[in-house]
Amino acid sequence: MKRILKINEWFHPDGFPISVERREPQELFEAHAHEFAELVIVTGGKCLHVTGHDSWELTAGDVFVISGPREHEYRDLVDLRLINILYQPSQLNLGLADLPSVAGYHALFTLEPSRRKRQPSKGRLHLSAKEMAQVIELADRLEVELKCREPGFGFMATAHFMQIIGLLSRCYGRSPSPDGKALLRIGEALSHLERNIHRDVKLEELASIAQMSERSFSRVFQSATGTSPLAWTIAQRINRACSLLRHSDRRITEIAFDVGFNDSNYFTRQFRKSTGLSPRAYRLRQSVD
Ligand code: RM4
Ligand code: NI
Repeated sequence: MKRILKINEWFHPDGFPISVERREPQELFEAHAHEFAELVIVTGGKCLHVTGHDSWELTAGDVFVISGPREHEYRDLVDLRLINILYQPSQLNLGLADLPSVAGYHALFTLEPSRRKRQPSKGRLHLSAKEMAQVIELADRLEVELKCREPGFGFMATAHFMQIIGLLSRCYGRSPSPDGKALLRIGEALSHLERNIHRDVKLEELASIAQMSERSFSRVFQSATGTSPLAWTIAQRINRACSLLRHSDRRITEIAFDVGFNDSNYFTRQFRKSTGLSPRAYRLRQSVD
């Protein structure tokens, strides 16, 4: 049976959903998956990184994100050094503001972590020495906050983590590898979808942003995200609705319109389909928890 790293073994008992694990060097570690996501910054050495059907060589400056269920393993280790930033995406609740309009954000945090077969296989982020120094400095600060756990550490640590995500998302766009470019183009299309979440965006529009034919865009989008643009849009709208149901007291019909549905019965049906609950029941349950 494959090994799954558990949240309660890798995070502080107070439940804070970010944790830093430095590996200097990384020891041999069997193939495993995680109950959390892992942002990996390679600071030195090299190895072969194996994940599913994919494998590639890692060297200093490489950065990647592994979503929880995706199995991975390091082989042929030569003094590999890395910083693992472990995080629980569903517990974070970050105010992303305009970050989803940065294509690199989608490339690194939405598309790469769950990369499937048939995707371009080397779309990785590789940092310059200067970018690396900036990221390491932020990771150091994050680590200090998490170690000291002084009052307010949760806020400070989250802020450092957000800076890391923002910086890496920008870096992705600066000098992507050829395969990274392909992911970035899909990332541009995802950004466009996010920015226009209130209306039904045409396939034609998306394909032209990604500089592909409609047919190949549909195929690449499906294989990169595991879903169609329409299903992706609906999932985003439902996510936003969940957050509004939890954090505001707006009426359910208002929320349906806020997030881009123009029919609240259709909203309720879609909501139930994806969460198993009606919006009303969802809100009640959250306020009980
Ligand atoms: C291991 C290795 C794994 C990571 C854990 C937390 O040494 O780096 O990839 O998931 O640490
Ligand atoms: Ni891991």
